[in-house]
Amino acid sequence: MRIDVLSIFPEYLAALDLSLIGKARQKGLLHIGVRDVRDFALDRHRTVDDTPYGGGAGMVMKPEPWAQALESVLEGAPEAQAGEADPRPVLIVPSPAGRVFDQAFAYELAEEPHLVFACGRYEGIDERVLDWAQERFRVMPVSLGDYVLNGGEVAVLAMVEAVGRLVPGVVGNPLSLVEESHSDGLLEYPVYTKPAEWRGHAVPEVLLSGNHAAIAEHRRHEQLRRTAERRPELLDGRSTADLSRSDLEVAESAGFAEADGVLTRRA
Ligand code: 6GU
Repeated sequence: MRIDVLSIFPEYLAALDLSLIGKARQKGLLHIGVRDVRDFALDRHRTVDDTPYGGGAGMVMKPEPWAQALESVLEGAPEAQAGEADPRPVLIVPSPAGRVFDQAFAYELAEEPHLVFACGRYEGIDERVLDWAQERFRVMPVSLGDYVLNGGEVAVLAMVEAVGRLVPGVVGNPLSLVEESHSDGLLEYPVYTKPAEWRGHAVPEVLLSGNHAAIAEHRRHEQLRRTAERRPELLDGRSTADLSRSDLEVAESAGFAEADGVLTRRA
């Protein structure tokens, strides 16, 4: 997978040299290029922002440096494969005004051959850049959640890590992708290591039993309990088709009821 990141703070993206993503780059599984949008400024002061039309606080990123930076990314882009549905690369624009990023979207993006991230700063990028870019990219404004960051760089670190780890070969043991939070719509079960008794806190007895069926059931119940308590909206309306009798009992004791084959939060 090829990933290009455009930013006026390219140093922020240095973290992509580290850990699993850094190793995946060394192995050639991920090709990540970072470009400084300021290199595409038109004046000797390398200006990338200006005051907003219509007034208001803060500054807006000028369109022309962005267009030239995006064009520079396309110059090196591989030719579209024959039969590929839409040859335009995906252009992710991090913004608190975008659609919310989640694990299902991460899986979709992991199938793409080329992702481009355009990190805005200040009050954002002149909207016409997004209109102009539609012809060349599949433009997607994306938010991490309902809070405000100063710029897209930290959001891009999160998204590249979430997507990159789903690219085959990046995570050594693919089974670890199957068991984690959100892969089955539930939060992850709690984990423990040695010692079995620590500062007066014991590990749940069943985990020491060697009874694999009982352990799997215990973990599933913990997932349901946790999800009901911390993220009840994830369970509300969920089908009960894949829940066992004892799973249902756990959900019921955590405040849910079964009606017409779905879980519903009790008032
Ligand atoms: Cl993706 N960008 C910015 N600037 N702020 C955010 C965000 C993204 N997601 C949540 N807040």
